[in-house]
Amino acid sequence: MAETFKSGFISIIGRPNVGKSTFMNRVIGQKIAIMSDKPQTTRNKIQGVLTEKDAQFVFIDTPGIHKPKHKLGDFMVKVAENTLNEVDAIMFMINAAEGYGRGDQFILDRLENVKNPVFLIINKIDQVHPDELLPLIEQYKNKYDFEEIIPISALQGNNVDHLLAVLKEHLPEGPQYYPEDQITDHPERFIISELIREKALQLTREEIPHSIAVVIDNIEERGKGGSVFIQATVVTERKSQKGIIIGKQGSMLKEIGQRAREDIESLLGTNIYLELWVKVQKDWRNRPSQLNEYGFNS
Ligand code: GDP
Ligand code: MG
Ligand code: K
Repeated sequence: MAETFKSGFISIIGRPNVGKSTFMNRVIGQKIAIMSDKPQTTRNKIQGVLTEKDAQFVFIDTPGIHKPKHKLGDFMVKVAENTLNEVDAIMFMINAAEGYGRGDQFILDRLENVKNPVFLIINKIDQVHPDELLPLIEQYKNKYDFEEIIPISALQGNNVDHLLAVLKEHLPEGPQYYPEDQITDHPERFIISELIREKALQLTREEIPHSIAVVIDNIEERGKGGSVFIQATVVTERKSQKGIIIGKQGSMLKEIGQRAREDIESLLGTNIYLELWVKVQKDWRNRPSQLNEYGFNS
């Protein structure tokens, strides 16, 4: 009897901070999606590919669907919505500790015309008492006809294997889309810029919201040892933000660079030199023509 191979694309949607990137990183086992305690860290689709003996899962870590506040928001919603009708299954992730909110209703409205199976993933169950789960499940059951409702802890790993098994059941028979050793189809360039952006957001806390972008100006291999020389520019919206990113006598920029360099070195497995610049570009988020330039293309 011939073994059947299953494969498919799975979109992960949910409000910011529910744990989508954490889930991706857990199942793929490498830091390809960026984790942060700030919402909206992930702006592009990042595909993580999990290949098993008899199946291949291609995960799409979508930007959070939420009510857009500016053009970049509109763009993110569009990207997320487009993916919903192109995939084989949808994981709608919520935070067990937060319960139902207006942001969830906004997403449920977007799901109304979706024919693909939608799984409700209740994440962060490590943060609630088991008794709190049942009422939450009942509440969501009344709002949408979910294929299944699966509680997990992406952080601690509880029930994640079960979730993968259930997803596999629902995947269609299909080809192995990607080679076994491929975990992401995004160019390293994008991942490098996201790693730098992550460090800037982590180190500057509340002072820098999401009004920064990172552009990779140049990546070059230099020398026999395979060292890689990277030049990148942090783009801020305001002069004051540029000041914060640079810090006293360049101390902040130096720290951002050091931390990013460590991560990029482990990603590329080679020594790197990272040169960071900062520039101000007013209102870049509201200029559609500049979205592509910064890698926000769908
Ligand atoms: P995203 O915006 O949906 O991608 O959310 P992230 O994956 O960036 O996670 C947001 C925050 O929630 C991070 O601080 C994670 O460590 C945390 N988090 C994610 N999953 C869990 C979980 O299962 N349990 C707990 N306690 N925290 C989690
Ligand atoms: Mg994320
Ligand atoms: K459906």
